[in-house]
Amino acid sequence: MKLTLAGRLARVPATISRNLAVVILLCWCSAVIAAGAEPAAAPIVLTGADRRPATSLEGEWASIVDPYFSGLFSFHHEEKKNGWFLNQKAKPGDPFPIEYDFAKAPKLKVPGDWNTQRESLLFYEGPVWYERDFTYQPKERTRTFLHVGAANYHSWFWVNGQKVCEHEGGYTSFNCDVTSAVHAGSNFVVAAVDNTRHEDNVPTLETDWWNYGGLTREVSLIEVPETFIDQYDLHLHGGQDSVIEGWAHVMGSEAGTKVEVEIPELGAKASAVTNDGGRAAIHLTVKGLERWSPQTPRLYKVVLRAGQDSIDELMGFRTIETRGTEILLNGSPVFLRGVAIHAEAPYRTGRAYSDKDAETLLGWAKELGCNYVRLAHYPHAETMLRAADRMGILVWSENPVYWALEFDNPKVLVKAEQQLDEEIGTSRNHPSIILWSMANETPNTAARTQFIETLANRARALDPTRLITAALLVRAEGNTKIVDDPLGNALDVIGTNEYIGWYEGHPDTADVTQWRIAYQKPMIMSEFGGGAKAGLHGEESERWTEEYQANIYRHQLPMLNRIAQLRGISPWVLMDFRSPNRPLTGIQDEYNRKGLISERGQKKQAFYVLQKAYKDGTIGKAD
Ligand code: GCB
Repeated sequence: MKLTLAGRLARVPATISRNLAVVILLCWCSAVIAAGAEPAAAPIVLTGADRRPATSLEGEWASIVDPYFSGLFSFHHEEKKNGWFLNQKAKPGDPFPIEYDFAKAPKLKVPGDWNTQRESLLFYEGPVWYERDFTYQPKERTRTFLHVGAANYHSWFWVNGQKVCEHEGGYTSFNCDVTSAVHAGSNFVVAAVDNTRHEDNVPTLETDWWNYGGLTREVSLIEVPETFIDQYDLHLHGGQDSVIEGWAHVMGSEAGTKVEVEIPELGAKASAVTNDGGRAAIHLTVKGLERWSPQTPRLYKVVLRAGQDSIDELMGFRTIETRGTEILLNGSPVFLRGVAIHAEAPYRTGRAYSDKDAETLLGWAKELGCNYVRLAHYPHAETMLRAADRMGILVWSENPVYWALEFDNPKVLVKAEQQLDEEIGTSRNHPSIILWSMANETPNTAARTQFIETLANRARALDPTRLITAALLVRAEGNTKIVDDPLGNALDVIGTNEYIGWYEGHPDTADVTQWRIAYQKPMIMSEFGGGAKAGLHGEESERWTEEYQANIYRHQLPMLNRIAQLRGISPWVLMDFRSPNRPLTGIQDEYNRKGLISERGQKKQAFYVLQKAYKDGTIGKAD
């Protein structure tokens, strides 16, 4: 039972003076109001946050599962003044009971989803509280940020009982200013993370992947000087090898603040000053630059400095553009030999986050013969992008605008825009990323088209150096597949998904299928495939067998080769992944089985069919 203030007072034993109790309660109330209830600043986006020195907060956090969100909300749904973010300890003489205790609560590992850490949480959707103690020594003239790699979906953070930020969106990183909340000695951070699905979220109620909740990626403390470089963007100027241009934004700077950029290996150095908006335009002349490409994934150390601040980045330089129906990488046509990947952790399952997860997944893609991956259906971890940079794998990065959002709801557009800004702001310097995908399989309505066009325009304004795409739905007239979704007008590269041989027709239906594409633009077959349980064998005609799945690929590849403007493929999907939509007992058991590899790493026959086609150039040209 929840007690009001009057109710709490009524329970004070008669032996304690009621007046004294009133004083204690009022003092306590004003203390907690001061601590917990004031609005916190919005989190900020940092480019290259992982390149900054950080104190990791990974490890075991205390956790309390709170399905009714009692710790945060009162019955009237206002944020509580005595919420669990205060991390109170019961003391003798307390005028009312403290009904939680982080010190005694079970632990959850961070980073990590909660679903795969505790059996009772596998299907859990709702709020969970996290708490962790840390010691800290604040420094003069330094700002401290709590860096969160991702928290799915809605999260709230407090340090020493002071609210430091709130964030929506489960797949992008953000940084909460905790400078005024930390103190010397022992501190505590409390987070509430709620993965409840809502119609007006991005993504919305229904998806085809597991709604892994929690602090799913790294959490750390990052220190920067009072004036610091928060975002920057460097790229080749107009296809020339001799000029690198871009900008750096210095937060808290006065106009005229000097910014320096240096690439020591090229002996190149330039400086510029910030304008009124804190931005400095950078122009760097270089000699002997080796371009980044899948064959030569050359990365340079780039040092950015402004006042007391400096960042050591690792960057590669390349160009990407379209010419007619070609995609040109560094000026030459490229075919994207890809595969789609979910951020499902290999072997252990759960949300992928580590370098090792990234290296395993991308290592398999390489083994398949890929020069490209579609990272579906949301921005993946920084570790994945860094690995792609190192390994020379081109990337399609995707905003979680998936299926039927509330496209006519302006609040939903704001949420999608925020996630897009965070995705681009965080990841804009990865040479591996060549495509920003706005959406996947959205219904053709006027509201949808306007919504995604707005996102596409925003992405172009934020980053004019990359190509804009989306995975479109296809319609059919007899054996002809027609790609004429009006959204195609807003895209540089058309993505299309089809499941001939799985959701429609038989694998050999592909042999008689023709394609009519309304756009003279490059096209990527962004999904195709079918399900198979690893180790299940039978006739080619028997669904779920490896033979059936391999047969789909055998019929798909010649069909795809007949599409003149096809410039890439990313079959669905590299590895089996958890999805609650897939309950077929004994076969799916809550996994989408369209993987070329099982979640335990067993390669299915279709893996080898595609590998052969990639290696011998039957599809796309091997480099
Ligand atoms: C699709 C979706 C993808 C699903 C896949 C499937 O079209 O884009 O998210 O997982 O089909 O397996 O049905």
